[in-house]
Amino acid sequence: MKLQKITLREIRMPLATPFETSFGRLTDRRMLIVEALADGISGWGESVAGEGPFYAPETVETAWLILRDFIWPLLKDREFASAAEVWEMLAPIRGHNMAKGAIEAALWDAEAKQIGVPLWKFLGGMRTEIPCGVSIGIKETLDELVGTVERELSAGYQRIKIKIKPGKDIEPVERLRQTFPRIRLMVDANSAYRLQDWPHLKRLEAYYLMMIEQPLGWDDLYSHVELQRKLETPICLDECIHSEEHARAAIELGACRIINIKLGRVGGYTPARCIHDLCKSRQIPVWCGGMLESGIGRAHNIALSTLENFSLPGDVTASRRYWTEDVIEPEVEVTPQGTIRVPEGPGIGYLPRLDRIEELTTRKEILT
Ligand code: OSB
Ligand code: MG
Repeated sequence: MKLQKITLREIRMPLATPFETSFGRLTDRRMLIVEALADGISGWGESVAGEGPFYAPETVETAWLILRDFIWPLLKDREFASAAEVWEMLAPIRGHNMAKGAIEAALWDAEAKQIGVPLWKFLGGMRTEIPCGVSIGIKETLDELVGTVERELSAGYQRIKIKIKPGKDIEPVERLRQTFPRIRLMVDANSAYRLQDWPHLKRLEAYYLMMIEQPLGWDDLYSHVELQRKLETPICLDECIHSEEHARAAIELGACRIINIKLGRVGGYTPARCIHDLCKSRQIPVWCGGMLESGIGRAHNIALSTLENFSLPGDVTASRRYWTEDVIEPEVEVTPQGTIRVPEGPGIGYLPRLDRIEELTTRKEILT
């Protein structure tokens, strides 16, 4: 394969409803879309970096800079056999996984399209339908939260995750458990607590949660080890797992019993598959996280979720939960059983709508 051209676009999309986490409230999403032309075929990827460095250190700006000034010069004019080699080619650049993940995924899409197979099959996926859960932001009132959960359950979603933060944790969970005694329920704190808060977190154990996602520091494995020792409920790590090495350390130390894999956070399909395989060999279930992606990133999350050990419902949901109009055709839909049927077309299996993407583009740079 040879990469001939990269087109960087920043698009802006208003969220259908604002999304609040322990690190902030979001009404519009800015995302960096990467179109990679390799051997005459376009592959598409999305950087999941946010507007600010609040979930992870990267931002839209840093991802743009790294792609233009460091990744492009590294990949330009290089011959490589497969997208599977791109991760290793990018090894001289430390960190910046969201920038790497965007181009790496785009090249996987391009290669699958070249061969004429769906990306998920090319990756070795085995699921034709993936189970879906939803991630629900922090709400103003408990009634609003209950109403939202009710709606998502009747749409078919198999698992409910709510965002929590200090002061908005025990009460919402208690209320949801009272109202929906049998649902699969979990919480995500996005690093809002400290280890000394453990007696407070322990109170959540009365509500039979599937897991508590990323309660402590975004890069603090050791405190999670101590917390997991004090809790029966499995800890799931998100922010802490940037690499296969971190995943191994987390598992061996006992920092978690479940791992959330995000393509952008780990740098693309090659590292994501390594983490997936490692977790499988250690009987650690994984699920696919989301980052409020446009249809492009969403399509990649679907492909990733077809791998065998993605046995728990992920945060991959219908386009309409976030966007009044998505950038792909068809949009991602969820069945009444709360699943997504994996597409059969080549590559990501959804067509990027160039007209819509151009309309939403606020900045564009072509690298040749
Ligand atoms: O922690 O999983 C997270 C959104 C933005 C940043 C971090 C997270 C999230 C979500 C939303 O939970 C998942 C989705 O895309 O539906
Ligand atoms: Mg999370």
